[in-house]
Amino acid sequence: MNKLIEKALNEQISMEAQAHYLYLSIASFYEVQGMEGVATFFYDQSAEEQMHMMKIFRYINEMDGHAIVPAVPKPNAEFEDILSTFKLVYEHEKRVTLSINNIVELSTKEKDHGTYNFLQWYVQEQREEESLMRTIIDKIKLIGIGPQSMYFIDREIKEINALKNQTPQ
Ligand code: OFO
Repeated sequence: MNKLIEKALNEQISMEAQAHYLYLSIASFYEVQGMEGVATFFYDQSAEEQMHMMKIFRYINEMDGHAIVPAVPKPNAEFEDILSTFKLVYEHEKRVTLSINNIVELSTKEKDHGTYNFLQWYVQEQREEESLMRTIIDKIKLIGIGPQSMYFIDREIKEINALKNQTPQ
């Protein structure tokens, strides 16, 4: 496997692992506050990020490279209001998109068509994730973030969870 691509993909493993941990921490924070819908949403997101990480991990080794288990910094255990939390997640996803796009460009430059092809799934996934986060942020802005709003926000997120479960991943 091309060494530059291998290094970039190993760095991507680290980003996916950080997202996996961050979303797990967010899930826990909202679960203890009784925000069941938000907690379920982030447990699911966390599991998806772990799957994203493993897909790259297995791909590197399949291509005769060496996938490296990254050190993951401890994420925050407390988060600000729900709008800030989703904005934080949206910013994280935008950084992931940028990173994926950079590896796509690198694979073109290095004429690594296999990796280019492999990454198209991530390009699509990131488009969907960013759009989902924007939709949720817009809904939260409409509802407002006062204490009375938390119930309605949680209910909206429960509906999104139900829709996601109907859609094949
Ligand atoms: Fe949502 O980040 Fe993975 O790809």
